[in-house]
Amino acid sequence: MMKKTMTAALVAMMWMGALSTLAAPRPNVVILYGDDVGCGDVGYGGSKLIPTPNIDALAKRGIIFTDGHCSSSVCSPSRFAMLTGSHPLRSGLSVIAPGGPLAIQPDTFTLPDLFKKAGYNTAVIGKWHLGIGPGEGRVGNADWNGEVKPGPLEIGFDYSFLIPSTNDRVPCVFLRNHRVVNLDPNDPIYISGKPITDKPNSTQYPNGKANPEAMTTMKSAKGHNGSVINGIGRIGHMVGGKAALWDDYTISDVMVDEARKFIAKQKKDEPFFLYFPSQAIHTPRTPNKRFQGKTKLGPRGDSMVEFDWKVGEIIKALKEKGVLENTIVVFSSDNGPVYIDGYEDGATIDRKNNPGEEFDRGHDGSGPYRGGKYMPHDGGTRVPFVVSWPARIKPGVSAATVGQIDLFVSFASLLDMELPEGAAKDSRDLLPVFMGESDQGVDYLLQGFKAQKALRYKNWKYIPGRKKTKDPEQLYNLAEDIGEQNNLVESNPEMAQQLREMLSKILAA
Ligand code: NG6
Ligand code: CA
Repeated sequence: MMKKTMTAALVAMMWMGALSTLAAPRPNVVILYGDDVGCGDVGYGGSKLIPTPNIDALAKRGIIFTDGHCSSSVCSPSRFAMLTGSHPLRSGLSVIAPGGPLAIQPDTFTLPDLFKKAGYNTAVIGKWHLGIGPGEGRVGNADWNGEVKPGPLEIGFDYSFLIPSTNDRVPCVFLRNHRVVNLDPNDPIYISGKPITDKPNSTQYPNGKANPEAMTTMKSAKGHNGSVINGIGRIGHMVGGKAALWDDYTISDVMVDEARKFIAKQKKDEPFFLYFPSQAIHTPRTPNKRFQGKTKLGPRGDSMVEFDWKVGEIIKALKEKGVLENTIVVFSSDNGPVYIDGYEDGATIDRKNNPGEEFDRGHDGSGPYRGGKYMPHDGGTRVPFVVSWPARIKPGVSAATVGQIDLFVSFASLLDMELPEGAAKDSRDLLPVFMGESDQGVDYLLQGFKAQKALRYKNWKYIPGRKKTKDPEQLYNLAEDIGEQNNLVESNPEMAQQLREMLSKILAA
């Protein structure tokens, strides 16, 4: 009896110690990041039409955060927030154009810098979309035929294997560290926002606008009519690099293979940080034929099944390496769901024209929350959010409000690392919450990108009015109105005023 009590006390002491200073060995950290995956797209979130057994198993082993958020309802700003701990609303960052320069200044102290400083091997394998190359503005000056930099290696990653932008954007090639993979020097790559007419010696691709018939794989619904590569119109124009082109239907396989190799070669006594942002289920949705027809929802549903497979493969690789127990796996997404997004692939809802419509063929990607990608409502940022660490975290469900932006300082706290002054300005220490030891999340979350702002304060949602889109000022009480149907701006002017002021104050700080 005595012995038992002492052991329990010892365990408790060790546990408390772990929260401030970590006893060796330090856990590996893997961030599995979906693209455009909403709360209702995962089985554990209620998806009936898309099976996600691997994600559900991961969720069962960890803590499911039901009020977990990315920082913006679009991609680049959310990634920026997670990797820098600073909110993109401060710089006005929006979706980065193809060829846009690196959005994170190399002197920024980043999340991979934090891990690297703590002795971790750091890698990013997947979709980047944080810009690459020098310069400012929409289009940068990366040399796609030489050393493509600055990029992830300049902001703290030891290794990178990337889709440089997004799968709907040029260049449609993989980048390993500073080099385009399989580039034939006799077929140099150039990219631009406009058609490229002065590089006749590089492979030419059809221009989607002039040759819509070239889009044989998938038709553009809107905007994706630059260069047509693999029968798919892309955003932006590209010449050259024929031998280096990716095959859209095997991108997930390539990424899984890369991640497996990275995990397999890690030394047992050196921890690693792997950031694995999946291109799936972003458009163009091109699930491999192994996954085609797995759902009744066409490419979007099937891509989600493929993404679930990817999650399963990474977990399997960790298990095979014998490190799953001591690996923290964070599972989340960069923004809420979208159906029609630039291509005609069978999805039925274009939210711009059907703002109130949530269902695509019986499936609601955002679950009970309103809206999704591009939108200031909770469905834009409230995304699947799981933290698992089999060796330490007791599985469960938490309703605490947490943001991906808060991972930065929470990991610093876990690793007992001090941050340089000014680093990760908007990130807060939620380590006890992520470890399942507390349900005291944050009071507020800043949400948005560029001109679109929103604020969550406890159970309140505040959205300033926006002239450009003619959206009115909005206030919702999520405690009684989870679907944001009753705008309380007029009936509760005090709360509206309080949150209006709070938002300005946070942004001015
Ligand atoms: C939009 C694109 C959309 C997608 C999005 C970025 C059009 C009409 N729409 O501008 O298809 O590429 O940008 O998505 O071109 S994200 O997930 O990377 O933010
Ligand atoms: Ca996205």
